[in-house]
Amino acid sequence: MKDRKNYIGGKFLPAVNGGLLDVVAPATEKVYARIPDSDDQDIALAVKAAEEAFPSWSGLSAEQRADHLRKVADSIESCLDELAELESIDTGKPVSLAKRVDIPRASANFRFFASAAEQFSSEAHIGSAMLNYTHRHPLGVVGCISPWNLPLYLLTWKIAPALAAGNTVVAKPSEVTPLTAARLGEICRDAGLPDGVLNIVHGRGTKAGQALVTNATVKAISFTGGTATGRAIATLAAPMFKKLSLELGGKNPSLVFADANFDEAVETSVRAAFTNQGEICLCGSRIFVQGDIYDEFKKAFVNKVKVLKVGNPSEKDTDIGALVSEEHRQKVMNYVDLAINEGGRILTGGKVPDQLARGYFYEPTVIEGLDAFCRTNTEEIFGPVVTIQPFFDEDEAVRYANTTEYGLSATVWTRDLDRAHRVSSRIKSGIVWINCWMMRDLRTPFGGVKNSGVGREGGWEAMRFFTEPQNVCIKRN
Ligand code: TXE
Repeated sequence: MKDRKNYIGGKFLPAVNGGLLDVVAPATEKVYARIPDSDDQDIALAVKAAEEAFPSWSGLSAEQRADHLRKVADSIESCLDELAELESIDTGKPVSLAKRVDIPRASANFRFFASAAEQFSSEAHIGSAMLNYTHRHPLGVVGCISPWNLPLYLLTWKIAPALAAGNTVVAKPSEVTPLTAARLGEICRDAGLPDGVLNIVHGRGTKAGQALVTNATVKAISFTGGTATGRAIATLAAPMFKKLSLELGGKNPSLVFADANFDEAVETSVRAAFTNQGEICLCGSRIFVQGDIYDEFKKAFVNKVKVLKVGNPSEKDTDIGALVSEEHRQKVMNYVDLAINEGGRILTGGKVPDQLARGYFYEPTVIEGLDAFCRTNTEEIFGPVVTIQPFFDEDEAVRYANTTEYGLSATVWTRDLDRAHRVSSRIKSGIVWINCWMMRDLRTPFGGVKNSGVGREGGWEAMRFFTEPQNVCIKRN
């Protein structure tokens, strides 16, 4: 078992306090790695390294920074198989999914923001008395904190724009799934990224994470994770006047109207509910189907869920792997109990698979008979559990869609273009997909409203977040 280290100033270092944390493989329940149990001392070292690297990194031309980012992207691509396997061991997700989605997206993040660095520009406001232009400066040292569900994908989604904009970074990956982040440190060093530009500190949220949030030199925090954690981070960071980007939970509705392309709606709704074991903030976990097609849809949906293969994440045909931890599976099981208490009927799933005694597996579960306002239908479960219920008309569908405190994404299934526009504008969420799910153009603003977060990632939004605008005003004669 190889102990992983922090990556600070181009060196691989243990925690100053010498502490280590066990990392458990969810599909086998075995401890397979240890990471530094870092604290404020390690964060201070990393921040110092980032501070020292900042003048030369921010002084490079955009093209030079872009070159560095492309080299990192190339290296990630060349390590596809290895990284996908590490991601699968760490999270329990099917290795095929990591190979198809997580790792390609990590390299795409670097490639995309390499181009963004080259193309980023700012405004000029030209008047008769004066000329104003906006100079966008990098912030300095920034902190990136990422969760366990899409470890490398989400970590690089933050690191890449931060570096592209000329900042240096201290990153704190999830302590539950640290392996690909640890490997990223090696990849960046081997790809020639200058020392101290990216620093990766492992450890617990309440120790290393909190030390990063409260470090006075760190100018901004970009965070993805649970809503309660986002609130705790905002409470600490706001009085320090740090810039904050918070991408939090979701409880996303899928609205299926009777005129939808039936087969596509069924197929994609299954994917939306159960991809990555339902552990994606964008998963469609509440399905509302127009009454006329409810029974037919329910039958087709449940039939497709019943044939999903739950099991060994390294087998090619596995659809659903293990949940990330015992604790998380318990949370999911508690919600299924709650659903039953709230009057729900399990149509399929609702238990640990009989054949999988080891590993944190759980059957894909479909529940009907709940009202739209109950706890099961309004709180984030973040697992392979979906509810399905009928609606009568458009007004009711929109009302149900908007019942939760979350507002990240929604999907609308209809062939009626007017309705698609009308309904999407009435849904309170940061993203609305029409007749699709999780199609992503990295230029679009990504993020949620209400308790799903503050700020937007993606494209220019990310480049703006990681820069400070300065207005320069010149008097004209
Ligand atoms: O995430 P946390 P958890 C949801 C999901 C899940 C719940 C909790 O419902 O059940 O959140 O998951 C770091 N200061 N999502 O507990 O705690 C932590 O170390 C600074 C949705 O695993 O939010 C990790 O790196 N940092 C979500 C990161 O924050 C702190 C994805 C996320 O951990 C910290 C994951 C603190 N005080 C869970 N406390 C999504 N939106 O995709 C923790 N951290």
